[in-house]
Amino acid sequence: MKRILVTGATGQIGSELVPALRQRYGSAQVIAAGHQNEPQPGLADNGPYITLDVTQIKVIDAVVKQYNIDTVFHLAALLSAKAEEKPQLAWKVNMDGLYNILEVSRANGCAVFFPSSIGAFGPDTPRDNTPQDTLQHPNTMYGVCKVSGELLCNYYYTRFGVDTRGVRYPGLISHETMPGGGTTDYAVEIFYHAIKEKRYNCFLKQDTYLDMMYMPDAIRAAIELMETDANRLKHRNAFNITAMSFAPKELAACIQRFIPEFSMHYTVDPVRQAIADSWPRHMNDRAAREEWDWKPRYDLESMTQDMIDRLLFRLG
Ligand code: AKB
Repeated sequence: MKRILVTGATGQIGSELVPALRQRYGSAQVIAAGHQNEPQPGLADNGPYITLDVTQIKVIDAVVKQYNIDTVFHLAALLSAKAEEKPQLAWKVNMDGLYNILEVSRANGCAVFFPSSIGAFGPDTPRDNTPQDTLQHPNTMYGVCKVSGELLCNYYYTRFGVDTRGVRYPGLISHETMPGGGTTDYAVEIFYHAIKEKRYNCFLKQDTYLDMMYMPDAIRAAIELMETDANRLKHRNAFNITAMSFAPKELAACIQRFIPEFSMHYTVDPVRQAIADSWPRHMNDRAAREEWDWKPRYDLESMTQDMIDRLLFRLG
């Protein structure tokens, strides 16, 4: 029986990963750990919920021992734009936090899932058909933390045998919890504005192509990777995975098919545009497909339809 700790449980991924894990392994088996945000309704009521600061190694160790944890999904981190605003804090939370989780996992025999990102690539990485193993010289604090995190996780696997596994997530689109502080956030905000105001002012240029994924695929990826037989894995940290690649103008056109009055406008934010311009346009995810049968289920059209249906139901 698995005993799972999810850090960053109130964030965009955590708020959907925790219910999925609870459904699969049982509510009592999944400890949701948030920090600053209030937990979403359901997160604290449907299973154990605790407050945890990932920069405090002794507290993490006590929690892992108290709940007899064997697997950690370590999601607590600042996103790319926020990390550029507060680089010192980003290093503390994103790197020290990961180091603490790995050390506690080494001492207590836990497996670790670490979400890397397209942010782990940089301006000299091939932007189209981005290989699994390629140049990684990011020029953002977020990217520096992600590529260092990938290396650190691999080190803990080869040196100490900690079962670390990870994916490089593209921009994630979801309707439960807003991302907050990311470069790909436009692809979530646009839906709320399209439904409420019928217009959206995008902070990226209309032809900025980036990899994207709908949250149900992202959640399934994390669970499936952690359940894969270790003997199949040639890579560990971290697998390229993608579901679609589009530019703001294409997402706007797709939304217009469902909401014809919707109009898109552009006021480019130079900081986030520079970050987006240093990231891949479309990754090659063959290694994930071969080593653990990764396959996305949602494309641009089906994701857009589902987002609109669910937000219309909720926001009316
Ligand atoms: C961000 O935009 O910072 C994240 C990411 C792609 O890692 N969504």
